[in-house]
Amino acid sequence: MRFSSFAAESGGQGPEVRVWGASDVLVVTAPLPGALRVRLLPEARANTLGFPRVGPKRSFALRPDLPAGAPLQVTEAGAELWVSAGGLSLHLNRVTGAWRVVTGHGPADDGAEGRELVSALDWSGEAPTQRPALDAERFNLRRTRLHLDAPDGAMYLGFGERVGPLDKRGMHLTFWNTDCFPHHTETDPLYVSVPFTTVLQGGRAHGVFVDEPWRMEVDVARAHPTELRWASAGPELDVYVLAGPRPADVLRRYADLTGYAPMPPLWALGAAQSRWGYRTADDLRAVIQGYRDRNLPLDSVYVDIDYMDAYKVWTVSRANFPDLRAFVKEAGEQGVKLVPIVDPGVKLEAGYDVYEEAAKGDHLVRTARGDVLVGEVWPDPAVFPDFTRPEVVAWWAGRHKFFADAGIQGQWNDMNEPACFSLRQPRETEGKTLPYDARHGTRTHLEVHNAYANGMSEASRLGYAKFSPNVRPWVLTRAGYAGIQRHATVWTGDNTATWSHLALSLPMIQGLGLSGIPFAAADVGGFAGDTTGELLARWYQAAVGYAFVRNHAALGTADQEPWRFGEAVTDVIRSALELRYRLLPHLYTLAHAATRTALPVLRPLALHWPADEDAAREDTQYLLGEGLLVAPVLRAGH
Ligand code: NBV
Repeated sequence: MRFSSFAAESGGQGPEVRVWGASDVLVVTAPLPGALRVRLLPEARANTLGFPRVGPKRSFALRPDLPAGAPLQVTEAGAELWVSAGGLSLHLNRVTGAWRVVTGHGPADDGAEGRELVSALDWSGEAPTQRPALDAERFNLRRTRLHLDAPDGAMYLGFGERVGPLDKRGMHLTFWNTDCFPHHTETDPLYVSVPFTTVLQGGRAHGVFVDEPWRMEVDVARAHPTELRWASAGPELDVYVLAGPRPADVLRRYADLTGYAPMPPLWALGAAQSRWGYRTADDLRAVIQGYRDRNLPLDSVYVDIDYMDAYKVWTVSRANFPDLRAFVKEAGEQGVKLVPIVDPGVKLEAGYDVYEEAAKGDHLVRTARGDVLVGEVWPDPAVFPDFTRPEVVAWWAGRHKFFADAGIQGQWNDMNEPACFSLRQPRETEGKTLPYDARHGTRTHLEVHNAYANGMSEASRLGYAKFSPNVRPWVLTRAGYAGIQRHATVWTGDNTATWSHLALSLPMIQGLGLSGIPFAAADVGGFAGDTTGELLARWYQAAVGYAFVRNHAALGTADQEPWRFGEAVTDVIRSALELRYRLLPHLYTLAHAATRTALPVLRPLALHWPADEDAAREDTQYLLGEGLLVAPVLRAGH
């Protein structure tokens, strides 16, 4: 028998049922009605005797104020074990280890059972003693596995930021936040990792969330046509099964676990202009004037890395911005907010206060050997604050006083996968980031890489809450892990000025919305490459219902402010923006609804029409609320 023993106990997170055998441990809790948590620890007991001790686990995803779970009911019948709470039941076969989660309160007297949501065919892992030493080349990236049944016809939505259609069935996805410049219509992974999917089958929905920041892969019925296979580099899989029956119920339960997004300020929903290449206060004055001269609405300007002194975070170039506070005030008087970029890499420079504080406070990521890890980003050499530790988050939050005092209310956190162009102590890395074996306190980068951006954006939110308690801050992030919605909104990174990327923006934003991130958008006009007047105009039209509308472009590309392509194009863009502003009361209401229900601003049809398969697969159109359908032109010459 794989599982000889079980016990109902009171664990760190409330009542729990623990089941174990010679090597494997499974722990069930009921964190919320309609949500069962199943922690799978294969090989946890290898080389240990007696009662298994499974410690509480720190989660980057769960909201910090999650109440203790509900009591569980246990029914034993031979090799069968039922564990029930909150309208869901786990049914375990103690001989094979197979388990499933069904709706209802366990084995019914008449034999009738609830609906099966999840069926685990197999789960396994490798014993820790067989693990190689901390060596990047020999890391086992698929140490723990779980194979779930993926019945024919079931659709798999969400999984964070992804390219491809809304239904991820047939795809193999990696969870490893990656700076990809630019991404393509087939690139995986991208910047945001959310191991959460809403499964749609016959119009009914349920959710599966695997709360592991470790590098993971999920094979969505690709390697095996009817299996959803999870593989983690970590020692366990922490699985939440969420009941529906509507997709909206699944999203709400996911947000009950991981938190709701805070209400954005109204100005952030208005037109925004950005570009990598605006260098000075005068550049921004000219942009604001350009909008006002042409009677185009504008509520914010974003400023990229050139405002800093030698790319040193929390500094401003005196030459480019002689008086930041005065400029913020001046722009504010014209109804325009300034949103500066912030990168996590800190320049290693003796005497630079941010570096000195970080070094003295032991706030930096280290190498496997224990030295401070040194890399190259915009600052070179650069070191990296370890945002996975609460004391470092608190320190970085304190740094926001600089912006808050200048009257800044919005911030753009970039490069927080974290991106690193090269390393001083070369190691093998996956993408341009830190090595697997870099150290975050007692943890390795392999474990916490995906959660790095959460701490950085949490610090921003904490910072503005502390120093500007009366404003609603706007925090934008490029990277994130599950739960990022509590701290920041997301933009989809470095897209290109092509028609395919205009079309791709819709399933990407919809997928983020289905991953619990209700405020997401793509760069309007496209970031890399030169846009055209027609593409820019169509992009503004398609973006009428993006959660926010920011025109942004890369250094060296053609100018793409709305007036750069002649009057006819400017007029079309003005009309699109005016439509956006007429819709603002509705959009603001949707934003508020998002903070209470987790329903995104820009909604896939699947959310409201799950039983209509064509609607559920539709990703060239979207809903704004339940009653307004947006069907933009996504192709040239149409
Ligand atoms: O800071 C420059 C860019 C920024 O404009 C863009 O939006 C980010 O996604 N940043 C990436 C770094 C440039 C990488 C090529």
